[in-house]
Amino acid sequence: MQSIDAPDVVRTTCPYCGVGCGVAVSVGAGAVTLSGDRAHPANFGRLCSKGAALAETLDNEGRLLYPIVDGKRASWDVALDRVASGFKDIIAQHGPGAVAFYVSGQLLTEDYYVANKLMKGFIGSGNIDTNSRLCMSSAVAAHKRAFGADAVPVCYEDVELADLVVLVGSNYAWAHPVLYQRLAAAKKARPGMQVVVVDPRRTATCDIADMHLAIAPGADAFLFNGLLHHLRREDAMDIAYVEAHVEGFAAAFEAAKTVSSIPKVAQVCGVEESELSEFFRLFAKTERTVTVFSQGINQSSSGVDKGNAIINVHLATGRIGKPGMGPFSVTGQPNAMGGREVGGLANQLAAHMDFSDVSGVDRVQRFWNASNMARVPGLKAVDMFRAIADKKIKAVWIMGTNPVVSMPDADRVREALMACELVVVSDCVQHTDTTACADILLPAAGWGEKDGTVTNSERRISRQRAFMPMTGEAKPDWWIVTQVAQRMGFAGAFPYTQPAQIFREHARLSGYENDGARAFDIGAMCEIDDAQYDALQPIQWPVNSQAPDGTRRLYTDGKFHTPGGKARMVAVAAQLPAIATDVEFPLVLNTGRLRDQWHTMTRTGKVPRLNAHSYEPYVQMHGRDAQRFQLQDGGLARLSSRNGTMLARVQISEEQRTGSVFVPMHWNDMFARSARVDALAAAITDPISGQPELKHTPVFAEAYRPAWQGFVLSRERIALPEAGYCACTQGAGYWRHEIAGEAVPENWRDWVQDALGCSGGLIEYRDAAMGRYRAACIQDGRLEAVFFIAPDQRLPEREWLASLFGQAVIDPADLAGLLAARPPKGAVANTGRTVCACFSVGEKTIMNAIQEQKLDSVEAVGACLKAGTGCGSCVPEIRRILKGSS
Ligand SMILES: Nc1nc2c(c(=O)[nH]1)N[C@H]1C(S)=C(S)[C@@H](COP(=O)(O)OP(=O)(O)OC[C@H]3O[C@@H](n4cnc5c(=O)[nH]c(N)nc54)[C@H](O)[C@@H]3O)O[C@H]1N2
Ligand SMILES: Nc1nc2c(c(=O)[nH]1)N[C@H]1C(S)=C(S)[C@@H](COP(=O)(O)OP(=O)(O)OC[C@H]3O[C@@H](n4cnc5c(=O)[nH]c(N)nc54)[C@H](O)[C@@H]3O)O[C@H]1N2
Ligand code: SF4
Ligand SMILES: [Mo]
Repeated sequence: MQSIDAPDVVRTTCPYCGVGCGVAVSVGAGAVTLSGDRAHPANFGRLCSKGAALAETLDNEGRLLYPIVDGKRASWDVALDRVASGFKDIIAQHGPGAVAFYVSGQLLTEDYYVANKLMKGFIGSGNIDTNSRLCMSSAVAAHKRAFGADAVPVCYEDVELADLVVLVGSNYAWAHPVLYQRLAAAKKARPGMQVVVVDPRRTATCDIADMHLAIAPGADAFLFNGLLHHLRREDAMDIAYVEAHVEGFAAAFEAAKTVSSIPKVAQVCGVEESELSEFFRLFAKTERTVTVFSQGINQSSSGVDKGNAIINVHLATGRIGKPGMGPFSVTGQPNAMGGREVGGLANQLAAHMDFSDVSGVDRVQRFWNASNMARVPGLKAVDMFRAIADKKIKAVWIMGTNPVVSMPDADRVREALMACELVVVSDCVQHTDTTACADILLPAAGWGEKDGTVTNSERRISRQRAFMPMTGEAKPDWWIVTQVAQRMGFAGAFPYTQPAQIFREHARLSGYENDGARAFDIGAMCEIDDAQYDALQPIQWPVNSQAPDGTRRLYTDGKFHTPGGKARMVAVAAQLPAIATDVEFPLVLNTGRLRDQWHTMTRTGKVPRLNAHSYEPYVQMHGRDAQRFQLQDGGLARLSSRNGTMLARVQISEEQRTGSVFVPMHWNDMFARSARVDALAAAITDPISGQPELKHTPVFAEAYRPAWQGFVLSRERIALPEAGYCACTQGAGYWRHEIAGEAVPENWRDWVQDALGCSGGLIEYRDAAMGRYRAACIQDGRLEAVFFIAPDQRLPEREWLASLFGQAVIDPADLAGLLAARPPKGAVANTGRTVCACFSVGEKTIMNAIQEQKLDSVEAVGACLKAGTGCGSCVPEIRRILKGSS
């Protein structure tokens, strides 16, 4: 491997999660190789499975290469003029409230800054909101209530220094894998460190947990209120700290009283009393405690209160602003934090200023010399899409997000966009569920092509640097917005020709009339020149005259950003989710992430070794629920809610609580049919943050009994119109289609030939009585496709068949066993689902090796198969397989 100090190595930042890992990229002889940047303080060289596969996402396949207007290729000039005039006309007729931007925590800070400035300062509306509304907005509101600012007090090192790490509603191992690895390493070095996971599911994160509290869905505020009460009862509070630095204790304590005895709390939380007492004891006695929280807390109809219930126990114990302590809301997207800095949420302004403070609005107006300053907050995401549906908003520009998949009540979101007068979408990818609704498509430059900054979960600003030319006619998002602003008549305020100019302006605004009143201050960087911007090293804000080298930890002096300088404990009236299950919809639908996919799969879905980890939409449920709803492991289920329906493969697992099912959030119409889980999610939101309750939708489950099931492996992706259910993923040299349908075609051969668009080269096997049909298409000796159809899910394994697509001419021995799906002796056996993405090692391979070679540790499996020795993301799963086979 090349040294990362070599001159042709570009240091940049991973475009996926909020850990913000540094990536060292070298481009040589047309090939891109990359590794973790050992000098980056977020990851010190580590990468997870997704980061390690980034080089495999960089080809042109599927990219949006040029602007498209009304379905036809257009020049940039035409497209930009159309966007500008379209927005201007609607504003002229209906006012600025009739237009909106819906943006993303995946934009770079510079992109985000100009989009926010255009909408709030010049168009004159607060109607810019972001997918961070679905992600962080509850934590933002909780921080503001408690600290007087949206500031994350801790740094990553604190998690390593802690003696107790409580992970609440966070699947760290899959969603923040490098932080998880840092935690696992710290615990290994200091085995006394305790890890507690609070999650209704037993997740991969539980692999290193000393305790797993399988909490009843939505009950977290009861847990932390109960804990607050316990801390007081047991004299475990830091009274001196509370007296000096905190207000609101009495009211918070009073509110916590309602459900406070251990038996009562245990009952509401659905956990054993003994476990609960043990957790409370552990928390009370452990000074160095970090509580990590994420979407299991935020995505809730009372997510802000839940966040404050967590922060309350840290304030009551004075465990904040000190090494190894603090509440830690981890950000999801690579630049979720940057979006908060520029004020990308509809209720924020810019640089931590707010609509609620008139002097702040005036200040931003003066600074921007804004011709049409918005003075009131705009619509939050869910309300924004409702206003689009109601035709109150007539033009929307969506950048870097895929709301037809990721918004709750997603079918209504799609309908709203289809009926909207003007829909502009900036994306790197041509075909998504959302680009399908666009009138104008603008090709955005992607990772590796664009330059700017992002801020990670610990407030650390890092550069993303370009290392390859822009694809097709793609342009950076900041450029696209700047061009539209100029064409709308605001050229004076949007003179940008490069991101460094925008960064300097953003830094200047953060320091403008800021005498410590606003947490976000990078004023010390407002005069960096272009070369310094290019060379910018990762640095944590605030970066100002008092802290020119950045700030690791906040609130070390116990002084907060509230007017009186004291932190506020909030009285939390604990609540369960807004809509409870009932007879009609008796199960709780929980949703979340998979290890190897990123959201709507537009990039990770291009990587065969990432797809192999989980290749179908599934619904995971407890065996008792499967029985109750007459579902079989491996069969198909239809899930329905009051909002919509979907199909998914049933996975029975004791990792689920009864009454609760889990479905991954990733699947969408580009990769599956009828598998968008957000079609089911209700658009119920937290009254303060507006964040939707994406972890709790009451649903009904029933068996989906198709007339036939099957799979197709083929070199090209094929359309399968008759399939009611279909999941397509890309493998190495082939596409895998898992299918099922209700109507049996009259003639399977015609069906196959139609699907393939060819007539020759077919070999077939038919057992009409058993309803089985198998066919393979071989042309010029090369395997083109195999079809396996059966009346039920009893079908052969796919791996050996898939491996045959690697052959230029199919081997006669393989051909002989093809339609029987019987590998010749000595062939590579079926490996099962991929567990280790780095070395493509399957579940069955690992199970067999464990049994045959009597392997008894993760290390032994690694020594034998290499599995787990690459990025390490699969270590929890290997350990689970080991446990299962012991
Ligand atoms: N692999 C991968 N990593 C990602 C992403 C990705 O798409 N793929 N996306 C990134 C983004 S944007 C985000 S926001 C983060 C999200 O990171 P996480 O929040 O860690 O991920 P999720 O899987 O959404 O949800 C976390 C857990 O909340 C649990 N949960 C559900 N209901 C409750 C409840 O009532 N109480 C508690 N205590 N827990 C509950 C779920 O069972 C789930 O395990 O991940 C980031 N990292
Ligand atoms: N049921 C359920 N729903 C959820 C969640 C959940 O846990 N459960 N989580 C929610 C959360 S936390 C989040 S963050 C959202 C995420 O949901 P989305 O933001 O909708 O998902 P992504 O797939 O990340 O969408 C990003 C889009 O931007 C494009 N893109 C990538 N890079 C760029 C770029 O540089 N410029 C531009 N213009 N486009 C780019 C990608 O191709 C893709 O189409 O989903 C939310 N929805
Ligand atoms: S943990 Fe993985 S996805 Fe997240 S930033 Fe690091 S390499 Fe990227
Ligand atoms: Mo997120």
